[in-house]
Amino acid sequence: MNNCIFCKIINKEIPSKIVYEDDKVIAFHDVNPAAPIHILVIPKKHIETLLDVSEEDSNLIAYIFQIINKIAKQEGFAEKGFRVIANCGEDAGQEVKHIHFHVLAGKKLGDKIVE
Ligand code: DGP
Repeated sequence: MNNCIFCKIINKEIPSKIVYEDDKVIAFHDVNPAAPIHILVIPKKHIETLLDVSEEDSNLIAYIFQIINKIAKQEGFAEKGFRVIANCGEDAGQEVKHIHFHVLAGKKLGDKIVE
């Protein structure tokens, strides 16, 4: 997609600190980390929001969670634990209209998911 910042990261038009990449998925460090480890895991397919996920994306979404599992082990935070967040729409504060899974780790995260 022309103006999508994450598509630009996928196409290497914008640099990012990539921790994992294959033909379907890319994962990179969030530019504005909310935890000591804050990785964004995204599909290479441009899907705007979670509301746009269709049945044909089922395997892709399941695959993303396999990759999160792999990254957690690769980056060494699997054992201590981590949190996965996906924002959808205005009230959730979704800034980038390309679905993404925030993976947060590296410290004891707060008890509350929302403020
Ligand atoms: P959300 O609010 O769920 O749409 O989160 C978008 C996240 O994307 C936010 O935590 C900051 C991150 N982000 C935005 N632009 C860039 C960028 O150019 N590079 C990287 N690495 N992260 C970005």
